[in-house]
Order: sequence, then structure tokens, then C-alpha cells
Amino acid sequence: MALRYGFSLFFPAFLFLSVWAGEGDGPANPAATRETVHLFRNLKKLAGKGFMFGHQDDLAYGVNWRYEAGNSDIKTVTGDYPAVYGWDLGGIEMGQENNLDGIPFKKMKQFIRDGYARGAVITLSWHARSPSGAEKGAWDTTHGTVASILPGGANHALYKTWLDKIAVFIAALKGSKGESIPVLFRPFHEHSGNWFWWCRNACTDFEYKTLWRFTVYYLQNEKKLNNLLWVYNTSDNVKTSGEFLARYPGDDMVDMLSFDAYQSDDPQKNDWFVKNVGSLLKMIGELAKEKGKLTALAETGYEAIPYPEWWTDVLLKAIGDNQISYVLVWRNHGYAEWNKKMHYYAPYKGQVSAADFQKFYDLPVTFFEKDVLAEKLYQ
Ligand code: BMA
Repeated sequence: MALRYGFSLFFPAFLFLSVWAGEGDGPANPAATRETVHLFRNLKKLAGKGFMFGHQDDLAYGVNWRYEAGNSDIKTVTGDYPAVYGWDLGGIEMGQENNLDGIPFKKMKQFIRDGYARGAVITLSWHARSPSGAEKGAWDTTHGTVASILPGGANHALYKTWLDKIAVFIAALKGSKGESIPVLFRPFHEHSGNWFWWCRNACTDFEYKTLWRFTVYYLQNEKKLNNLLWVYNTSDNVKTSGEFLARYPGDDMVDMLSFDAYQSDDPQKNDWFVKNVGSLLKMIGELAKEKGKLTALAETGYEAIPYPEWWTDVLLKAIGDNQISYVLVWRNHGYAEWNKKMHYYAPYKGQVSAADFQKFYDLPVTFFEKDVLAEKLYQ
């Protein structure tokens, strides 16, 4: 009781929000824009029919190409674009022109507008650089870093400048009628892991929740961004719903439950991926049903996809009959200089899994861009 009282005195505004927000079948934000409300409701309906396919950085580059207008590795295989485009804001907090993987933010804005104009869904992640260990970027686990950016912390004013930069970027994302483009925002992702400065080995559950609540409060109430759907995300190491929800900030500040899981070993020798992803999707599906939220497999993939049937024999089986909004595979960097191997997760023309990906594309349950255009997700 004493703790609660002290806490609410310290951070009143964003604590009290929880009293009345988050009810009903719309997004958590009661002031969400029309298109954002439509997207939330349409995604709920869509989850009963199938799931969307997403790809990180899809329009910017692929294996063996960079910045070619209209190009997409997914399109070279299927003739269609993904239904979900993932982009990462890492670096924006430093005022950089390019994100951590070299994409100019100016180009990213245009890719986002292009994807939205074609009826697709946009999701943003944020590999924010640690204020404590800048040279390691987001991959710094100095204790106390999250605490330092919370209200009262030494880096709190700095953190607000980061959010101000994010707000400028997001506010510039407009559709042809001047409407704000809805964004599935997934900050501080994979928090159950042990590699980022917001992970569970680097900050307490309470600090994480406070960081989330402050971030939502600031972007929604101070910056008036009402086009965000908030995506809560863990890694694949959580076993129970209690563990999954350990850092859940509240129904009033989350719209989607998700986790990230990658195939790391040979799927023909080890069925861990199918089993684990399947059971985690079931678990978050049940939680989402209770809470009236959406779900996703927010990041996945098998690096360089050496198993030709990975799409229909592994990924599809892992998803099973779980009703999720989307699955997104990570970026197609191509040859990675830093560890001297290929780093990509989506097929491209001629890649060994391309034929199987075409089969995956042809299934009635997989939604790509042409399918979602017909769904009119924003109306
Ligand atoms: C990782 C790798 C890195 C990249 C980071 C953020 O999985 O792809 O090369 O910098 O994601 O996009």
C-alpha cells in the first residue's frame, strides 16, 4: 500500500490513466484515430481467416540489391509484396540520418507511406542505443540504465529528447488524405532475454513496466500520437503465462501480445521450433482472448533458410490453427561481413526454399499485400 501511494505521488499522470482506459473491443488508447480503430478491429476479424506475412526492411534492400525502386525479395518470388512491413528506428534517438542498419530515415518514411498506400500494415521496432554503453548500441546490459531514464533519473531529460525525435518521425507518416498512418509499435522487445539494456538481467520488472507506461503516456498524452497500437513482446524463453506477463504494463497500454522465436538448428533433426512456437502461440492466444487483444509471431526466421521446405513443413506447422495477426521474418541483409556468412530470412528468386515459399503464398490462410488490399484494413 505504502509503495503504491508513494509511486502514484511520484508518477501521477500515467498511473491514473489505467483507471478508465482499455475497455471495449477497440485499441487501448481511447483517443485512437479512426484508421487505427479500424485497423485494430479488422485485424481481429482477419485473425479468424488467416495470418499476414511480414518482412523487415523489405522495400529497402535484399540479397544482392540496395535501394531499387519497387524491388522486394518477396516480390521476386511471388509477384506480390508482404502484407506487413517492419522497420527499425534504432539510431533515431542519436539524431542519426540512417538507422542502425544503414537505412536513411527519409527513405524509410517514404517506404512506409508507399506500403500503407497499398493497404499493408506497418510495424516499428526500436533498437535504441544504450545511454550507458553507447559502443554496444542496444546490446548493452549495464544495470541501472532503465532506471536512469525514468522520471527522476539522471538520463530522463535525455530520454524525452529521444521520444521527441520518434514523435517527429511518426507524426510525419501521413496517408493521401492527410490521415496519420497507424503503426504497430513494438519498443523494448524481447525483454525476457538477456541481451538488451531493457532485458530482465538488466532492469527489474517494475522498472520495465514503468518505462513502458511512461513511454505510452508521453507519446500519447504529451505528443498527441493517437495512431499507435502497442505491441508487447518477449523472447521465446518464457514457459508460463505468468512468465510471459511478468512485465506486462497493463491492458490500458497494450494492444497486441507477441514473442520472437528463431529456428536455430536443423528442423529435420529437432522439432523444438514447431513445438515451442506452437505452444507459446496457444498460450498468448488464450491470454489475448481474455484481454481482447491481438497476437503475432513478431520476429522469426531460419537464417539463410537451408531447409527447402521450411515454410510449409516448419513455419506453417508451428502456427497451426492458432489465430494470429501476422508472422514477420527478419531482414535480408545478404552477406554479413561481421561473421562471414549469409544473413537473410526471406527467400529471393533462385533461393533453395523459393518453390516452397510459393506454395506457402498460394495457401488461402496466408495473406500478402494483394489479399490485405481487398480486406480494406483501414476502413
Ligand atoms: C539483428 C541483425 C543485426 C541488426 C539488428 C537490428 O538481428 O540483423 O544485423 O543490426 O538485428 O536490425
